[in-house]
Formats: sequence, structure tokens, C-alpha cells
Amino acid sequence: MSEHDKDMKMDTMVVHAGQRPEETTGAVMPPIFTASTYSQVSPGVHKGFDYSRAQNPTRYALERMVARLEGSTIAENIDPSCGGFAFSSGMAATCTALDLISAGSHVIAMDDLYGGTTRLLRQVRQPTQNLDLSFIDLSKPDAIKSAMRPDTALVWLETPTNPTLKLADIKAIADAAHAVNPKCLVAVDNTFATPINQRPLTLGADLVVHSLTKYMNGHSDVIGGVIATNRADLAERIRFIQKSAGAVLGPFDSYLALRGIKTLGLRVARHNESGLRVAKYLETHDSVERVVYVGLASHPHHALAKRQMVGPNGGGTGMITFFIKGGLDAARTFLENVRIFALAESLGGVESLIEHPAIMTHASISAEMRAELGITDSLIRLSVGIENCDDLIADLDGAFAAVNKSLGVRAG
Ligand code: P1T
Repeated sequence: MSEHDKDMKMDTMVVHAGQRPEETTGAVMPPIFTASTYSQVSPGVHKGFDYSRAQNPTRYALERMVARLEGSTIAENIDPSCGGFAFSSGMAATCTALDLISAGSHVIAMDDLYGGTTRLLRQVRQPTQNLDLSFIDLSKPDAIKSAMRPDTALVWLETPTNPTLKLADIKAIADAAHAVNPKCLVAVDNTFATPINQRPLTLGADLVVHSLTKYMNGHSDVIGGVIATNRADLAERIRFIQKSAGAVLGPFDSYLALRGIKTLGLRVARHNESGLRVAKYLETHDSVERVVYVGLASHPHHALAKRQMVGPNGGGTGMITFFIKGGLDAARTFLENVRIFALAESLGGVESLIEHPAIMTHASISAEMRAELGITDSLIRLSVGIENCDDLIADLDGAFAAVNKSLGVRAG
């Protein structure tokens, strides 16, 4: 890490961290290096690049950026991408994190996770890697202490969780896990918060995982994932798995994701600001049963949010979950009548998205588990984009009016 990087604020880091002009031309953005292979002057004698699955300069530029944003201080001469590793999707990054632990390991996972992560754990890695899985509500302060075992190999957190937006205390969980088993890996999926709002490695986590597809890239035009670590021993192992298993991010997508990250500071400041405004609007609406937003005082873990999520405008993200009155019929009518919000899976793009987790992103979770987690048919998830917030609120207002009309309730 250069002295320079260390002193930068986050909104400077998103532009410059881990970056330097390209060596031959001085280009300020890295070229998209498409070559799959690199010429060698003598067998094994080359410039640090032999085959693009193992090393790619465009991917390295993105990986160094994410590593630095997440607070890795690993020097480039120790690890060429400073502890950042980019993959072909968020799920491929998650798979690689799971490849760090042995078959038969005990894993503690937050009970509420992206549906695809739960599916991977339960339906792919449990049968093939024989994982011993404990799904625990780690938002409860002492839950980690009773769940931890001396042989627990991995604690997997989302905070805020997808989609119920529960928070877990990263520092307290990392300390408690490491006290029982210093070798236990604590991994945080930081997709919802982004490093602008929360930096898990600085709170004691061993690994941070992202779906780059979401806020990091920010433009809904790349599928990608990343792992960042501040531990050189883990970086060495992840590098080995990355080149061995090979689910790397391609150079075009690496370039796009790096380009997207340059505006992460600006975008997240806006997502945070508009997220809070929309949440406050929903909280006062007659057709809404309950709003969950980490920036609202009514959120059960708001005090933790203020301590742990320190980004601009309250650091609450653009993610809101709310329960609409009138059950599935009302939810369907609402979702069919938004005009600016797109009814679509995913989140974190510049455009506002809206979805129904029980039918869409979390359909692969059993009905019992959804009921336990409170993912009901009335639950609607919003990803508030960067559009004019008055337009967004007017859009939601129009959809509520359509619901009231269909239910025969006089609007107003
Ligand atoms: O889609 P992919 O890039 O593979 O990322 C998977 C993933 C990992 N972690 C979290 C917290 C996620 O939300 C996701 C993907 N989530 C959605 C597609 C969604 O709409 O929730």
C-alpha cells in the first residue's frame, strides 16, 4: 500500500486506490487486456503474466481497487492484487470462500441470507462437501457464543441481511468466534452495505465477499463477484483456488466494474439519502403495515447501524423492505402498477428496482423457513436508485392508489 493510499478518504479512494497510469502509454484507465496468454523470453521467464486465468492486468486493477476499499493493507510485492480476487459472479466468489474450509466442517450461517446463498449451502455444498450447517439469527447479541464450537471453521454473515435487513455486530461476532477458535474464518457478504457504509475487515472479519453485480458495479450490466482479505496467508490460498478452479472475471467485465466503482462514493451517498426519504414516506402511508430500513429509528438494530454503518447521509443504503396491507393481492397490484421502479430481481443499480422476495429472489427457500424469517407474501423489497426522489415517491404513490382502487378503498 503506498503512503498515498493510506491517507485518502473513501470518495478519493474509489477513484484512485490501487491505480496508476498504464506503463507504456500513461493511459489513466487500464486498457482492456484481452490476451489469453503472454509470450515468454525463455521457458518460465516472463513479466509476471503467463496465462490470463491466473493473471490479467485489467482484472488486477479492479482487484487492487476493491482490496484497498475494503481496507486491505497487503503490499503488492506480497500479493500482486493486494488481497482482492474477482470472480465471474457473486456466487462464484462465495464458492471460493467455501473452498477454503475442509469437507465435513461446521459452518455457522446467518439465518437470513440471499436465497441463492442458502441454496448453495444447503443443496450444493452440504451434500458435496458434507458441511455441518447451523443457521442462526446472529442479530441476537449472544447467539454466536452459544452456536460456536471449537471446530467451527466458518461464520458466514450478511449484514444488512437480504431481504429482512437484520444487522449483526461484526466486531462482537468476530471477537467471539476467534476467542473460541482462532482459526475460524469470519466472512461478511458486504454486498448491501458496500465499503462506503461499512468495512468488515477493519472490524475483525477475515474475508469480505461481494456480488459486484450490485452496488459496486452499479449499472446493472455486469455479473461479477469479489473476495477481499487482509490476511496474506488467505490471499495466497485464494489465489491458488482462483487459478485452479478458474471462475475468473473476464477483462471486459473487470473494466466495466472498475469504471462503475469510480462513482461509488457519489452513488452511495445518493442511495443513502433517497433510501431514508423513501423509507420515511412509506412509514407514514396508510397502506403500509411496517417498514424496515436500517436508517430509521424504528429499526430494531438502529443503534448498531449508527455505530457500524458510517457512510454519508446516515449510511442506511438504498435497500428498504416493507409489508403492504392486503396480502398477496395487494402486493401483486402494487408491483404491477409502478412505472419508474422496474419489477426485477437484483439491486444496487442506478435505476430503482422492486421485487417480491417470496416469489422471486427467495423462492428457493422452503416455505417453513420463509415463514420463520418473516418473508411473507406482503413483503416487498425496494432498491432505491439515483433518480429524482420526488419522482420515485410519486411513482410509489400512484401504485398505492391503484391498490386502493382495486380494493375498493377511496384514495386520499
Ligand atoms: O448474482 P450474483 O452476482 O452471483 O450474486 C449473488 C449474491 C450474493 N450476495 C448477496 C447479498 C446477493 O444479494 C446476491 C444476489 N442477489 C440478488 C440477485 C437479489 O436480487 O437479491
